[in-house]
Amino acid sequence: MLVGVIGKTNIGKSTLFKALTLADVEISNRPFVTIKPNHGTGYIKIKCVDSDFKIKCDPKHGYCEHGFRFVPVELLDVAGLVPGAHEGKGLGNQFLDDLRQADAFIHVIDISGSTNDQGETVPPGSYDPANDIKFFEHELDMWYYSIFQKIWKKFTYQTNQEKEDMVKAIVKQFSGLKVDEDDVKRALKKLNLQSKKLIGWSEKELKNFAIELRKSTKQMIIAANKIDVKGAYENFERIKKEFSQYTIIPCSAECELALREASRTKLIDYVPGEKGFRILQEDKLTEKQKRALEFIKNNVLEKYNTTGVQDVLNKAVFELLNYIAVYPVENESRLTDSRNNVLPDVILVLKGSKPIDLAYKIHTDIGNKFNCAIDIRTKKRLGKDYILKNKDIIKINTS
Ligand SMILES: Nc1nc2c(ncn2[C@@H]2O[C@H](COP(=O)(O)OP(=O)(O)OP(=O)(O)O)[C@@H](O)[C@H]2O)c(=O)[nH]1
Ligand SMILES: [Mg+2]
Repeated sequence: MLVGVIGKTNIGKSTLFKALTLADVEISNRPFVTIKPNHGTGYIKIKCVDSDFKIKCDPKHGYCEHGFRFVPVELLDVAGLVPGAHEGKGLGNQFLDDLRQADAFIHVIDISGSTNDQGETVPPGSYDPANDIKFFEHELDMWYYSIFQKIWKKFTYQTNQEKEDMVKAIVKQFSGLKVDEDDVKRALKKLNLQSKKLIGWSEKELKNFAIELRKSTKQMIIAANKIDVKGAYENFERIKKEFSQYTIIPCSAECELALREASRTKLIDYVPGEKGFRILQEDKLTEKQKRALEFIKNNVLEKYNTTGVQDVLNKAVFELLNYIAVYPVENESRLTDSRNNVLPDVILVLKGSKPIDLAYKIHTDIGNKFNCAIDIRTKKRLGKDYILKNKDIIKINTS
């Protein structure tokens, strides 16, 4: 799974990316700092099931601390856009192609309104971040539309205009963008274009189709960043109402990054996404660090419960993309794999998945040889139509 961090230039994309990955990336208060994309691993957080069994898990990937399991997810931080990017303004939008394989986007906006349309710093509240949501949608739509236009002539020529052929031709041309037949059929149906020959589509229909496909295949959650700045909350309340079609999470990437770095150097004990932290080495904290921690506590954690950064990633995976987490094990009494690792894996599967889907996710061979699945909690054999639940622990038997 790949989640892309996108947005206007200079609003905190790399800060949010760094807070989630602790990768060494450049952050600076000026436009177009990031040019080449940054790849990294972030972690979604779930309450681990190991404590239900009074055992300690041995994660093969990710980690487990204070009873929370952190499951890896790939992240990509790209260059920032400005309005008119599809016409070449700023750095243009060519780099969006790096995001073709993304399953979902985290769209970062500066909710404090202190970054103007060119990515320059302005007094808080003097720029309306609602503009960024609108212009950004437009840039993404134009991106899909330009891809569609490029391939348009080619596939009107190739297809013999039968319905199935049209769907397949579109899927083929959009295949690098994780678009499948169902996505195309749904978009065609919604726009009532199922039976209209491609060659006869108007410019408007082409554009609307590209937009519809973009919306369904690149879903987006909004990270309302810089919530720590005075006046940001009022903007957040207003924008949440205006854009009720989106999940918008108030967050402070800068505060989360400060907490994670202080935790990495063992100055504090902090579990990402939690409400509080505990100072471990008071004597090693500088006055500036003490003031920063006090600021985070009073202005972010006590007001919003968390910095919001972990919530953004969790919600992107569990609510936007509709995944659930399942623990596969080989030994049903010890909850281990063949090497005695306790609850070694957490596999993310789509809601509605069945045991056989899990088997294929683990390995094609296991899918091919799937015989039955056992629910570890009840020790019962599951029917083949059983729908997996979040945090199920499953043993797959093969033949
Ligand atoms: N107050 C506040 N400042 C933040 C926050 N997140 C980022 N910043 C500041 O915003 C500025 C830009 O941060 P970056 O992460 O470099 O922004 P970007 O969106 O990656 O920018 P480009 O790569 O240039 O497009 C830096 O000065 C950050 O310290 C936040 O949550 N609160
Ligand atoms: Mg950046």
